[in-house]
Parts: sequence; structure tokens; C-alpha cells
Amino acid sequence: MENTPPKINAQPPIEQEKIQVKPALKQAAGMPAVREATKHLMREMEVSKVVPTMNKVNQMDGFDCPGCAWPDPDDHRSALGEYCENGAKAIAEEATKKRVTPEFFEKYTVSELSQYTDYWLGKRGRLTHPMLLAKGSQKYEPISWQDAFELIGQQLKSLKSPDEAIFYTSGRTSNEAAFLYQLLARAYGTNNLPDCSNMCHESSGVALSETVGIGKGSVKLADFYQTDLIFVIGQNPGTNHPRMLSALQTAKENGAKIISVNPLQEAGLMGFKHPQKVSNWLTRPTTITDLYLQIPINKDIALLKAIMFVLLKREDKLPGKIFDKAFIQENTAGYTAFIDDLRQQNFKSLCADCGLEEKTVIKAALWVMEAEKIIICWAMGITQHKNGVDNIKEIVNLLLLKGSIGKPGAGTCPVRGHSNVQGDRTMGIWEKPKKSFLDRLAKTFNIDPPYHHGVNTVEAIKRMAEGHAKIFIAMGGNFLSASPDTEYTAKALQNCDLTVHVSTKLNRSHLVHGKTALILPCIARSEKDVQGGKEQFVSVENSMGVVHTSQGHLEPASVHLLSEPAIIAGIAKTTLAPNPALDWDALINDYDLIRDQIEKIVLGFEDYNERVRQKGGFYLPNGARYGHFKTRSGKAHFSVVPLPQHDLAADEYLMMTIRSHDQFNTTIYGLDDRYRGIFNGRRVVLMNAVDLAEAGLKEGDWVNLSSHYDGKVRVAECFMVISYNIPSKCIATYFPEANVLVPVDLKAKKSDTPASKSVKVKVELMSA
Ligand SMILES: Nc1nc2c(c(=O)[nH]1)N[C@H]1C(S)=C(S)[C@@H](COP(=O)(O)OP(=O)(O)OC[C@H]3O[C@@H](n4cnc5c(=O)[nH]c(N)nc54)[C@H](O)[C@@H]3O)O[C@H]1N2
Ligand SMILES: Nc1nc2c(c(=O)[nH]1)N[C@H]1C(S)=C(S)[C@@H](COP(=O)(O)OP(=O)(O)OC[C@H]3O[C@@H](n4cnc5c(=O)[nH]c(N)nc54)[C@H](O)[C@@H]3O)O[C@H]1N2
Ligand code: SF4
Ligand SMILES: [Mo]
Repeated sequence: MENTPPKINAQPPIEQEKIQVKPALKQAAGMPAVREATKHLMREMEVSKVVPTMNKVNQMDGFDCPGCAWPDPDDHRSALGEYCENGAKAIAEEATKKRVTPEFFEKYTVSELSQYTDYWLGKRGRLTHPMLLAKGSQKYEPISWQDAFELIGQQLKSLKSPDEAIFYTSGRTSNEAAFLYQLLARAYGTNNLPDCSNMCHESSGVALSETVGIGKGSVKLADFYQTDLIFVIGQNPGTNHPRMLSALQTAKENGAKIISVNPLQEAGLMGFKHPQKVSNWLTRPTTITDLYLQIPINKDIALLKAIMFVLLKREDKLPGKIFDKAFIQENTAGYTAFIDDLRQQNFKSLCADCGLEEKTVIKAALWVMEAEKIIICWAMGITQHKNGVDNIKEIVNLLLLKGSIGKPGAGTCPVRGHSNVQGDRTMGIWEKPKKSFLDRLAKTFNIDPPYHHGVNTVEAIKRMAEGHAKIFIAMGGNFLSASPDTEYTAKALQNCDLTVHVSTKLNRSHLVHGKTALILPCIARSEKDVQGGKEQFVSVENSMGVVHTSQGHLEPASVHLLSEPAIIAGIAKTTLAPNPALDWDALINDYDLIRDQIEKIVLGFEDYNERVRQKGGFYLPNGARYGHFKTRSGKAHFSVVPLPQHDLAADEYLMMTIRSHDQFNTTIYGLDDRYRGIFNGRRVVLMNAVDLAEAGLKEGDWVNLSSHYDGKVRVAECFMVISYNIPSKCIATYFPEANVLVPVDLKAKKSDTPASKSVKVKVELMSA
């Protein structure tokens, strides 16, 4: 018995929480948001630092909010503050006064730490020292930076092939750090650069590249203020992109209509009170959505087809009056095949499929007909399905029919998650780099980069699980908890010889580790980064392709922290042979030099150092924005996509895993989901009242959830049932608690994005 290693919890610990349920809210923000923001800031930070720090968030001379990727206005910033409740929570979490020191690690074994919740782990504070978990050891111990770098270099050099190493990136990494990180991986010899985007907007990237020739959205913030109609599909902006609500509010003031498509009535999509306009606190909230289409999970294609079917019938009667025929003729391909397929659809059954009355769909279609400029926004409710790529292709079809892309006030708007996830991809964090990009790297740095593709997130998990990858390095993130199939991913990481995490906060990925493990703590967004005796700034790209500076002003959480670029350089110097064309010390000494190199490699960054210093930064080139579709044919493409099928068994439900109002991905800010009326716990499953009655369940019951795929049963225990306004046969749980149920192979076709919004699940009462 003595030799049995202590048990490590890969899943958040299972406990029966004292959950309280209240009615869901029908409006977001307002005074309660200000109160919540203040509570988090005051509780976490030194009081004297709160105001000076918050005065720098999203300001021209300040730092980019570490929350989501929603853009700031181009030319002005509000003196009252350019942040929302959840931005404040993100900053409080990062600028906390609490610390995770070597003394903390001395107190607990890794197994003991893994018995605590993610909430507890995160709330311990900022990591202060590089830490080593030596082979066979139970506790992390301090290690010097140089020893840590030597260890990594030595292990990387000992691999049989560079493809046995994985270099993961989360989306908070700056452009400068991301560029150096991909350069390190490629100079070392691998394209194994999976990132959080693989689990996020990869489906958008794939679909948009194929259809309109650029894997990014086409709209600017200003387009919201001159559009006629906005769709918000599969997105919960009140929680995840709160400042988007002010853009929607202004759009409405300017006459736009808004249609929301979502299985849940999300508070932020219903009503909004601008938290920074005191006059708004006393008045009624702005109604955001004019038409709420509460469809079942993954019925978006059915809905879009139904709407387009109505358009087609009207176009048949009034040729050239409904569709933008001139645009279609000049700019698109695939129209005839698309129309032939649309004609075959059955309107009645499409409406029935998406649970809507025919007249409601016709109303939506009439608004589409009347609108000359349409914007469609979407996020994870669209991308995280087996048919995620098809979902977006169908969205593009609708825009193309109306010629609603490539002109002001119209276009595609995939709303990005992490604050620099889009920039990281622009910098080359991608497992499938273009040859021309690699050619430029080879020439500029005199290196020999690999030309075969690397692995994405799902493939990386499998490589490690099957023993074909031995070293896992993460630039931020929480790979274990963010990934699907938690127990399988845990085995994958535990199979590695070495796991390395560059992190700001303690998380479960540090505890479910390789044979040897390192935690390398880094400087965060809000903090000063002094190199070569000078305060440096970094740059980031927001969801609308604006690149701008970010400069923190706080003292770093510990004198022992290094910046992400410095950590990458440290690893590079012990791993790579000396190379006069790649002087890591010089690059780290002055980030302007990193930007000079980026300019040589990444298109659209001419005069980077000069342009990034302009107020508000600069826009990257975007063909689709101007109607230039850089596909192979030079045209935008209509696509024929099938209706998704799920074939639920009688006792199965379709589960979506969503975010509560009190989390940023795997970072748990608190235990409440205020807008949905769920307090003091996260192990909940939202179910339709009729389904509950049919299953013989009632609110407050505790159930186990299980998924059954390919002969394998995966179980997530102990969830409290909540009777909720959700379509029948659909259920919702929070991520990451339910990730254990998502099979690693359940993923979107073409993008490999885990289908964590449509998992077939059974619900069973727990035995007492
Ligand atoms: N505060 C906070 N902000 C965040 C994050 C966070 O965790 N917390 N995460 C960041 C990241 S990385 C990302 S990617 C974004 C995520 O932002 P969102 O995509 O808004 O996040 P989710 O909670 O996953 O919500 C998905 C929404 O889609 C709906 N939905 C689910 N399935 C379907 C479907 O089949 N069809 C339709 N039409 N709707 C569906 C759900 O009801 C929910 O409202 O937010 C970013 N911002
Ligand atoms: N079931 C399910 N799974 C999902 C999703 C879902 O909707 N459902 N969403 C997916 C999505 S959209 C995403 S983007 C992924 C997120 O996946 P990740 O990006 O891997 O996860 P995060 O929780 O955002 O990472 C949090 C950790 O990042 C570290 N960190 C924070 N700031 C910094 C920094 O400035 N530098 C460094 N180096 N580290 C930092 C902290 O240590 C923190 O613990 O999860 C995916 N997983
Ligand atoms: S909307 Fe996003 S980027 Fe803006 S302040 Fe809120 S969390 Fe930060
Ligand atoms: Mo994301």
C-alpha cells in the first residue's frame, strides 16, 4: 500500500453545496454591477491602488483589460472608466494582494491541494516564485530561474523528435510574447502550437476563411452605430462581453433592431442599464432585444434556413427586390446550388424543428428583408458543436443573400473570448502555419522551421495520452480544466515527462502534472515590465482587428517574477544553439526590437513601432470589410449545409456547458450566477419543468449526469436540479464542472473544436 501514489483530483471536488435559487433577472448591469465591481476590487486589492489602477484600464496610456476581447472606441475614452463589472473582477483577480509563496507550497502536498475547489485555489493569490515538483516528490519547492531554464532545455534537447513537445498558448499572451513563443517552437523544430482558440472560435476561423477569405470578423465598432439589424446568436454578452451592451444600446438609439437567438433568456439580452450613466440608474432599462428567438440547442441552422426560405419565396415573387442580386452576381460563387438546396426545404418542419411559431419566423424574415445593413454576432453557442463550421457558413449565406458584408454597417462579428486570442493567432500561434510565413521565418532568423503541420488541442491531448508527446509547456491557461474529457486529459498530462506552466495564478493544471513539473510565475497585464532599465509596453489585437498598446503601471506581485518574453528567452537560450540572427538578449532588452522583427514576418504590421504608438492603435488589413474576398476564387462562397441530427434516446438530453456570471473560463471569481438567479454553488443542472415532471424529478433533487459515447460511460456526480426556462430536452451545466462528460472525439468537423455545447447526457437521481 505504501507505494500507491496519493490520489490527485482531476475534476473539481464533488460536494453538495447549499445552493439558493431566485427568479432569473430580465436586465443586466445598472447599480448592482457597480456594487459587485467595487466589492471585488475592495476585497482583493490594496484599497489605495484601486482608483489609480482602474483609471488606467482600457485608456490610451494604460493597460488592456485582461477580460474579454471586446474593442474600445477608436478615438476617445470615457473619463468615468472604460470597463465593466467583469473587467473589474478580472483585474481584482490579477491585482490581488494575496500571494502564493514557497511557504504556501511547503504546507500542502499536490494531492492535498487537488482536493480543494478551483475557487479556493484561485483565491489563494498570485504566484511569487518559480517552483519545481521534482520527480517522485509530493510538494513543489522553489527553484532558481536559471535552474528551471536549464532543466527545460536539457529535457527538450533529449527528445527523440521536436514533435514530442507541445507548446500550448492561452489567449492573454501579448503579441510580443506570442511571436517569440512561436519562434522558439519553430526554431526548436515543431509546429505543435495548440491554443485555446482551438476550443473557442476555431470553427469561425475555418468557416470564414473558406467563405469570405479571412478567418476574422469584418465589422468595426462604428458599424454597430449605423446598422439596421443585429443578430446576437449563441452569445451571452451581459456576462461575457458586457460593454457590448452599450454598443447594442447605441445601435438601438440610432434605429437598429435586435434579434437574439438563444435557448436561454439571458438577462443582458433582455434589458440593460448603463452602469456608468448615473441618469440611467433611475430610469427604466433599455430593452435590448426586439425579437427573442428561444430555440432549442443547435437548431440555428434550422432557424436560418427557415428565415432564408421566406426570403426566397418573396424573392420569387419580387425578383431582385429581396436579394442583393448585383452583389451576388459580382462577388459570390455557389449561389445556384445553395438556392436549389434551400428550395427543397420544408418551412413548416423547419419551424417545428426550432420550436417557433411560423409567424414569429416570418416576422424575423420581414425584418431581414427590410434591412439594408445587417450585422450577425455570435460566440460559443455557435462554434462548439459538431456542426460548428456549418453554423457559421449558414450565417454567411444569409449575409451574402442580402449583400450585407463589405460595406459600412454590415458584416460578420465573431465575438472573441480572451483579450488577445486574435492577436496570438495573427502572431503565428497556429499548428497549421502557411508556407510563406515559415519561409520568412527561415530567411529572417536563419532557422530551419518544420513545414509539416503540428497538433491542435484535441490532437495534443491524444498524442500525450498515447505516449507520443513527452513535454507539455503552457504559456498561460489551464489546459486540464479547459479541455474536454477531464479524466482522459489528466492521464495525458500525467503521461508526460515534464509539464511546464507559465502562470499568474494557481490552477488545477499545476496539480495534475507530468513526472517532473514546473510553475513559472509571470508579470501580469496591469503590472510594470522593466527591461534594459526602461518600462516596456506590449501590444494586443482586439476582436475587431485593432492593434494597440498595453502598459501596466502596478509594481509586479513579486520581485521574483519575469515577463512572458523573458521566460521564453530564458528557455530559448538553454534549448537552441547560439544563432547570430536571433539575439534573444537584445530582443528582451527592448521590445521595440521584437516589434521590428514582427514587422518583417507578419503581414499588415508595416511601421509597427510607429503606428502602434498612435492614439488608439491601428487597424489590420481586412479584405472582407471592403468586399475583397481573398478566397481561391476571389469570390465569397455560398455553402450548402445539412441540418444537424442528434437522435436523442428517450432518456437523453442535449447538454450545453456554459459560463456563470462569476467566472472567467476556469477562473472562478465567485459562486453566484446573479442574472440567472443561482447563488452559492456551481454544481447545478438547468432543466425544463415539463421534462422534470416526466422524469419524476423536482427542483432541489441531486442527480448524476452521464454521457454514453462509443461504448464508454463518463460520469459527473452530484448536480442540483433547477427548474429553468429552457427548451424541452435541453439542459445546461457550467464549464468546467461538466467537461468530464465531453468525449475527446466529440468535436466539430474541420475545426476540431470540442462540441461542448451539444453533449448527449442522461440524468439520474443520486441514491441517498
Ligand atoms: N466574464 C467572463 N467573460 C468572458 C469569459 C468568461 O468566462 N467570463 N470567457 C471569454 C471567452 S474565452 C469566450 S470564448 C467568451 C464566451 O462567450 P459566450 O459564447 O457568450 O459564452 P458561453 O457562456 O459559453 O455562452 C454561450 C451562449 O450561447 C448559448 N447557446 C448554447 N448553445 C447554443 C446553441 O446551440 N444555439 C444558440 N443560438 N445559442 C446557444 C448559451 O445559452 C449562452 O447564452 O467570453 C469571454 N468573456
Ligand atoms: N466545456 C467547455 N469547455 C470549454 C469551454 C466551454 O464553453 N465549455 N470554453 C473553451 C474556451 S472558449 C476557451 S477560450 C478555453 C479557455 O482555456 P484556457 O485559456 O486554457 O483557460 P483559462 O481558464 O482562461 O486560463 C486561466 C489561467 O491562465 C493563467 N493566466 C491568467 N492571466 C495570465 C497571464 O497574463 N499570463 C500567463 N502566462 N498566464 C495567465 C492563470 O494561471 C489562470 O489560472 O476553455 C474552453 N473549454
Ligand atoms: S467588456 Fe471585456 S474588455 Fe471590456 S471591460 Fe468588460 S471584460 Fe474588459
Ligand atoms: Mo474562448
